[in-house]
Formats: sequence, structure tokens, C-alpha cells
Amino acid sequence: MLKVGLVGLPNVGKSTLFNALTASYQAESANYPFCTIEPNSGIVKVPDQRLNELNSIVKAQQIIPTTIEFVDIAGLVRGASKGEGLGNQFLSHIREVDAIVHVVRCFEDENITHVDGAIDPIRDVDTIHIELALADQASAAKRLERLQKLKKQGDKRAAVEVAIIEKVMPFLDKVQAVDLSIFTAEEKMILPQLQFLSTKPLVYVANVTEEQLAKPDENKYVVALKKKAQEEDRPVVVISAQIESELSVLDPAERASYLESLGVTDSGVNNLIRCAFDLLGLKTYFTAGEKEVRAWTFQNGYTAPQCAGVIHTDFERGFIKAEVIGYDDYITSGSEKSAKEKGLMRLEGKEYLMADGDVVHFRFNV
Ligand SMILES: Nc1nc2c(ncn2[C@@H]2O[C@H](COP(=O)(O)OP(=O)(O)O)[C@@H](O)[C@H]2O)c(=O)[nH]1
Ligand SMILES: [Mg+2]
Repeated sequence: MLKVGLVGLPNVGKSTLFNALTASYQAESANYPFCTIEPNSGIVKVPDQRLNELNSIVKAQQIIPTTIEFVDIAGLVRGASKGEGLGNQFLSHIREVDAIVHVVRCFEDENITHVDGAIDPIRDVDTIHIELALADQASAAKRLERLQKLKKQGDKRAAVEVAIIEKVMPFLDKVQAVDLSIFTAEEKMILPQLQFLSTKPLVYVANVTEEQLAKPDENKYVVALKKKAQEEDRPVVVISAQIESELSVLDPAERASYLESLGVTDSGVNNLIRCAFDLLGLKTYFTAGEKEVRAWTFQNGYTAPQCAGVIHTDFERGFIKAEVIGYDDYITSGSEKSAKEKGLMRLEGKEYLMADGDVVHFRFNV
């Protein structure tokens, strides 16, 4: 399962947001028997309106959304890379996640202390990027020595890793977001395995007050953060962690009317979960039967057998064909049967690249 870590300075609203996320979208553990629920880690359903649309046709016994794990990573302070605060422990938590949600304080509140005295999102963001870059520099330097030796001995893989590290280093020195376009396709594949903290996919969360939620551009902190994020080619989601924690205890109807009164169409955590999903290059396909309508996650570029393997490795090994109906075709046809009659069901083979929203039956033989 994909893991997303909430990172940020103390008192920016990470735990408030984490609690709201897990309260609103906590997955029932019955469906995920092997999920470990630790106090700072929670499995969250990925909201997807298409599941409800499909189920209005199929009327299955249950709807099972796909999930992401969120982790509230505490303890980052200036000097973490040198062991301040929880230091290395904190960094090792970040190393384990697939993507980072970087929570930034953009709200003023005299009652809530800022570790550095005043609200300044750019300084805050840089404080964290510096710690990540320092930690990366240290581990890359250690690695590089060993890799250079292997490269000299003719190790091809080591040569690629050396090339990647040499490309990343100048960005670390300048504490700049790494420009991913400079890597070759092969380097891009290997990059995540080098476990840099600075190159993990990252989304900023601007934590604002209730009044600013509908008009984030009137908040100078948000404007500054958005500008920086744009330069780095990273997304920003504007959220009020406080509001999210209030929303999280409401039922869906109450939630909708509260959101409307705030002048926004969707809850911030909803947007955040989807943003994290996109950030990771993830897509969704569906299975729809009497028993369940279910969403499955796959990596962009997966073939039909690889997607079948998401359900069970046997499905991948014994893959024969996939019966595929595009999501829109399924909905406009009004039923699987009618889609088939209209010739909208395609029989796809091993090379087929699955599309987001495909509704699928796998034929397999083991
Ligand atoms: N006014 C205001 N206070 C907030 C907001 N989000 C969090 N807080 C408060 O800020 C303090 C620190 O929040 P917390 O979530 O524990 O921050 P963390 O240290 O980043 O985990 C708590 O007292 C929260 O109630 C917000 O959007 N507005
Ligand atoms: Mg906290």
C-alpha cells in the first residue's frame, strides 16, 4: 500500500489534519485485515464519486474504495539532520514514505506559538528542505565512495547510480527542488531506489483560517507559497485543518451544507487525498459485480496482466484476456449487458495498457 507522510515544522497543524483525515475516511479494518493501525498511522479511503455512480447501476452488496496510508511524522526541527529533536528517527520515517505532504502554516493565531516567532511560510519550507538536503548529502557522499569503486570495476548499475547522484548533488547544494526532466528514462526508474528525501514527490498544504478558505488569494502567505511551489513545479492544496477536524465528525449531508456555507465545493482532505494519488502517478480501475463494486490502484503505464496482478498474483500468472468497458461507456449504457449489446465491451490482451476508469473482468487460468 502507498504511504504518504505529513511533514512540517511543529505547530503547523499536521496532527489536526491527520486526525481529520483518519476520522473522515478511516477504512474499515475488516476489508484490510493486514493493516496495522498505529497511533500516528492511518489507512484512508480514496474518495471516488465514480464508485457511487457504478453502484447505482450494479447495486452491489458493498462498495470498496482504494486506500492510501497516511503517517503523521512528528519531530522535525532545525538541526534534525544533525540529530536535533528526533533527528535521525524522523528522517528514517520520511525515507519510508512514497510521497510527502508538506504542511505549511499560513494562519495567524497569537495563541499558537510559532517555533521561529513569526509566520513566514517560505522560511519554514526552506528550514525543512535544508534538513532534507543535508541528510541527502550525507548519505549520498557515503554511498558515492563505494559506488565509484564498483563503477571502476565495470559495474554498469553503479555507473548509473553515480550519474544520478552527480546530477542530484548541485540541487542539494543550492537547496533547490530537483528538476526531474534532466534524468534519462533509465535514471528515472532507478531514482526512487536511491531513497533521496529531496526527490520524493511532494505536495504543499497551505493551512489557512476558516475565513480565508474560499479566498486563498487574499492570504499573502498562500500567495507566496503558491509562487514558490510553481517555481518548483509542485502542487499546493489549501486547507483549514481546523475546519477539517470539525467536518470530520459530521454526517455527509451536514458536511455538504457546512462546506456550502464556507463557499467551497469540496472538503480539503478530499482534495488532498486525490492530489496525493495523482502526484504518485496512480490510476484506478474498477471491478463491478453483485458482491462488490471495487476500486483498484495501478501505476500509470501498467498492462492488463500487471493490473490483474494487483488483485492476485495468480490473476497475472494465468492471465488470458481482460473484458474491458470504459467508464463512460458503462455509465451511458446503463448496464454491463447493454454495453455488451452495443459492442462497447472490448476483449483486451497482454499488451493492453489499462486506462483510468476501465471496468474490468479478468479471464485467467491457473
Ligand atoms: N487557528 C488555527 N489553529 C490551528 C489550525 N490548525 C491547527 N491549529 C492549532 O495549532 C496547534 C498545533 O496543531 P497540531 O495539529 O498539533 O500541529 P503539529 O505540531 O503540526 O502536529 C493546535 O492547538 C491546533 O488546534 C488552523 O487552521 N487554525
Ligand atoms: Mg503533531
